[in-house]
Amino acid sequence: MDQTVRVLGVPMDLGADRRGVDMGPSAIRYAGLAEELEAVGTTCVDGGDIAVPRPEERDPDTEPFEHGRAKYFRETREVCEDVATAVSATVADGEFPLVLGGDHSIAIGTAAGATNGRDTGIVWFDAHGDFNTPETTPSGNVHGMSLAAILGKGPFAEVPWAHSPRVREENVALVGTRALDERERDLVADSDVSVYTMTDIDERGITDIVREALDVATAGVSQVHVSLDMDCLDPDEAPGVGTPVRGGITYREAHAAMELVHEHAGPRLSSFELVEVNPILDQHNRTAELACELTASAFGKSVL
Ligand code: HAR
Ligand code: MN
Ligand code: MN
Ligand code: MN
Repeated sequence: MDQTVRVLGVPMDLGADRRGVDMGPSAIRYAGLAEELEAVGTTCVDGGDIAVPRPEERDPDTEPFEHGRAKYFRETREVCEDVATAVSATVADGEFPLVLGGDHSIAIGTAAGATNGRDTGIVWFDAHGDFNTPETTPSGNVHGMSLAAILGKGPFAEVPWAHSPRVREENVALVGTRALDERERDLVADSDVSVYTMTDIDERGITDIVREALDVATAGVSQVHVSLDMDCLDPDEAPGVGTPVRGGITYREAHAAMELVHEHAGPRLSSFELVEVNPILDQHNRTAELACELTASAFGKSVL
């Protein structure tokens, strides 16, 4: 693969309650991401980190909503706009954007930058739906609203660069879902996104599910964004995440899923993001190392 991958770190933790995911980009780099990528034949360039303000210096409700809550909405919007600019410049330079979180709110920026005028599908690997709005959220945390925001729901719809009319619900697939809030579940059910829960994976197997999810995401579009929330994995394999939920995909299922991303999406894979790694809760950087291994699989690592 003669591909240049540009790594962009986003040490963001304004979208989540538990501090620590801001150290994710550092932990993932330390775990050997660049070496893994070079080993599969890509050229890896590190684009450094996007600046993120510290929550201690900010008021979460600078821009309060009439109904509901989205903590640090202003700061999240500003950081995500910078992410979008960096990602879209990367694409314009003919390089592949690999974004490291940080909490999952950064996906609002990644998706906007990756899309940039091109119809795009998304496969969202996650225990959660991230489909809340300020009205439905139980926490006010934007990382639980990011997929909804990408699809034009909630306050990001009013932000010109943020809503991606180029991502249609019909081209979005959630994989590994097992924790939806009550009102969030209604929003998901009323939408046209495809949801592959852990029950579906139990019944049909990960390979069948991921193939179908990629078919959904690529139907009639030229490119696909893969967003890998590490809490998609079972906490036994990936303990270093901010919001662990038992009953996730196994080590081997995760590898099979990423191998399929490489095989089945092929050159249509246009951007990739790794989020929610929390080194403070991790065991000897195990989750960050696993994130690197999975990225290598998505970029074509294989035994033979
Ligand atoms: N649904 C819950 C909320 O809105 C939990 C948020 C999700 N946490 C994540 N994102 N790690 O996938 O607060
Ligand atoms: Mn925080
Ligand atoms: Mn998520
Ligand atoms: Mn999650």
